Amino acid sequence: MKASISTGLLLLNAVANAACPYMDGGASLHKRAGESGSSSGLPGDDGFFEKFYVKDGEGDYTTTDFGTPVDDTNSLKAGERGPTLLEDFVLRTKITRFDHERVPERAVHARGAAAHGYFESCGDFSNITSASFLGKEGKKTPVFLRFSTVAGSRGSADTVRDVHGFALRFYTGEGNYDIVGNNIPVFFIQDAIQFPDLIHSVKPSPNNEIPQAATAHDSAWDFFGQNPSTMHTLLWALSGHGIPRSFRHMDGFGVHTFRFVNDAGKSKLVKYHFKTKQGLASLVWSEALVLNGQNPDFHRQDLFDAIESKNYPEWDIGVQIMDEDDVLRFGFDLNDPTKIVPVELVPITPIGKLVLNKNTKNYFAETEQAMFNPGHVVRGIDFSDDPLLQGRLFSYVDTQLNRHGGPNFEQLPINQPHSEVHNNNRDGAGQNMIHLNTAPYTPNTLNGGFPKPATQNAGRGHFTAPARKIVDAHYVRTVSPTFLDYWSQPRLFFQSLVPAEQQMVVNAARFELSKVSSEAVRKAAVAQFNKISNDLAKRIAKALGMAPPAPDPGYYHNNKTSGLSTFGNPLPNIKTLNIGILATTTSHASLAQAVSLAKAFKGKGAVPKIVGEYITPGVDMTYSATDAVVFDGVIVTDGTSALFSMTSASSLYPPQRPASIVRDAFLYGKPIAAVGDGKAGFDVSSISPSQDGVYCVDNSGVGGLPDTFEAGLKTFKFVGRFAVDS
Ligand code: HDE
Repeated sequence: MKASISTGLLLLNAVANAACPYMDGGASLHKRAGESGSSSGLPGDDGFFEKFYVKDGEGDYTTTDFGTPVDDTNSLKAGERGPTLLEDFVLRTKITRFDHERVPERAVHARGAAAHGYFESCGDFSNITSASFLGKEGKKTPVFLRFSTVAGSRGSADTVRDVHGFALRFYTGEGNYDIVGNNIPVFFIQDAIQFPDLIHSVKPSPNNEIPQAATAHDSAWDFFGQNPSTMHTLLWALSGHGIPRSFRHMDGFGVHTFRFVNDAGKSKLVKYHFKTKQGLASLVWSEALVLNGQNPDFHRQDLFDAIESKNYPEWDIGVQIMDEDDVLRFGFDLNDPTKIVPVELVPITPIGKLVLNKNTKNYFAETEQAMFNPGHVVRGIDFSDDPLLQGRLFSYVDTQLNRHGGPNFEQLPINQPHSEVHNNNRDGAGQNMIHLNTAPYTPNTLNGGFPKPATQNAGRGHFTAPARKIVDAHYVRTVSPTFLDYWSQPRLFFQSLVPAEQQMVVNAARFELSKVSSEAVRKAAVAQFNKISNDLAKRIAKALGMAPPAPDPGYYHNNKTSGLSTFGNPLPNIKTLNIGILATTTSHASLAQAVSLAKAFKGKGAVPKIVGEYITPGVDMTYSATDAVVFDGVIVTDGTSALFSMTSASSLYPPQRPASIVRDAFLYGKPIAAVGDGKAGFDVSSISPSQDGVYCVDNSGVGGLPDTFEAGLKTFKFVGRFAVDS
């Protein structure tokens, strides 16, 4: 505390919370009742965020930014019908502020959504790390987590095929700690110097900015074909992991190897895993394509709605812990970010859980201005020599300088640590602090020597793991020979998938490569796939009209590992899953049945929506405005058979909409059910009720339907419906 007072860091915002010496009775600054300076009462919320300005504009007269009350709805004119005057400072400042509303979007990961929450440590891990947030069982630390896609611009659709960002900030009592990870545990390249090349290849073509948020084009596959280090991540992205059902239904990974360091300076190598407690679930590609148009905000909406309905998403956080000597033990290099450590080699040790329990209140202030940085580390955490990580440590500060236009981005509320800041950094654009210390240098005597350097033994400072050392070596611009096996692990991944997901990979590669016009690029890609698996390469080649390649078996093996397939396990429950209940407004009985089914599913925590021809009490949405893609399962009520007649299409909705909802739900692998004559919805598309995940009951059996259907929803995708290459 002494240091804080003597260095004189004065937070204007904190002053505003108390009696404010700068304000005229506080008239222009308001906080919402219950929010000012206090926690929301949610677990893990230390109330820090609300201590900053919360402006609601209620009950105030409009003022300029400099506080003068004004009328900003009419510009100043020379006469009622005359020209507007240059003198009008109200007009000029309002328009100028508007002109400057946007900041540059993120160069990558521009499209995203975020939420607040907390991390709870499940033990005292001080034996392996001195990180304070892991020092006590039950200790809660506020977090902010932003999910994203990589390639698309800020306005692109959510359900594109992509690697997904999983950027997590811990506001620890000893500074901010960011794990800026992804939902795929490996990365495309091994050296940061290649990042601009990777991104230039996947971003839209420079001449026409086509295609948006997609790798299905020549330059991306040109890069992949010429850089076999991309193969492992590429296979993950082509699988269900590239098109998750929601941000909540995906895992996260730290990707790089990091270090835990304890107070004594002993270190371990660690890899982070965030395991979704909602269960892994993915869309299928045709579904994702329709969703792009039907609801481009599908993922951000899902996250927001789940939190609003108090279905707080959770992840178990664990680490694979390895000794310093293990770095080359497993037949690959732990500094190589294109490799996973199979759980059979090193199991995952749980360290806590992550809960998201609070939505953002202002997208720009929080999500858009959140500036993550893998270089935000706290005592007890250290880096590895992974060359990709090392390059990132430069890139993130640089990009924030560009986005914010100055060095004070750490002072923005979402970026502020919840611990005190003491240093001699000064001035710069957008400086919020009024520093009182007139001796802003170290060492000094005029300010009592404060702030002092914090070290391993004084002030609980961050320190580099003493075990880290550099070997006696020459400067080289080359790839380590320990990084050169690019194909064994993609093969391990492919072989660990269930057949239906292997087919998804094949089909995704077929889709993407069919859009590649260069034959040489297609051939190079197939040659790379062939080093992974001849079966995979032949199946892709077939769709491209290429001759089946002969095996290229240098890296072939028969190993498998567990936990990699998106379709491995059923979901733990059906909470928040969307169910479309198709009814007709022409029948009271149909609507009544829909209402009673909806009630039963609400009781199970699901989100049923009753669909009818038009909005009337009981009907949530109309056939004109919905589609199979927005539901995780579809039920057709009794009395609806006329909806499926091919001859009596209704002008209330696009032709045959009810029939296409049922048919598409079936084709996307979702559970579907029909009561009584609602079976007409199956018959019109020749869907046999004997298939897995297809349920038919008569009116007397409708009471048991919610339980049967619940099991179907947990299965989520009936992959037996997807054809697999013979
Ligand atoms: Fe990033 N990355 N990245 N990245 N990255 C950015 O930082 C970069 C990499 C990741 O929600 C940028 O603030 C380089 C790996 C996420 O705000 C930028 C390299 C992984 C996010 C940047 C990588 C990531 C970013 C763009 C190669 C997974 C979104 C805006 C050395 C482990 C964070 C920004 C958010 C964002 C650079 C590679 C994850 C330009 C140079 C590997 C989740 O600085």
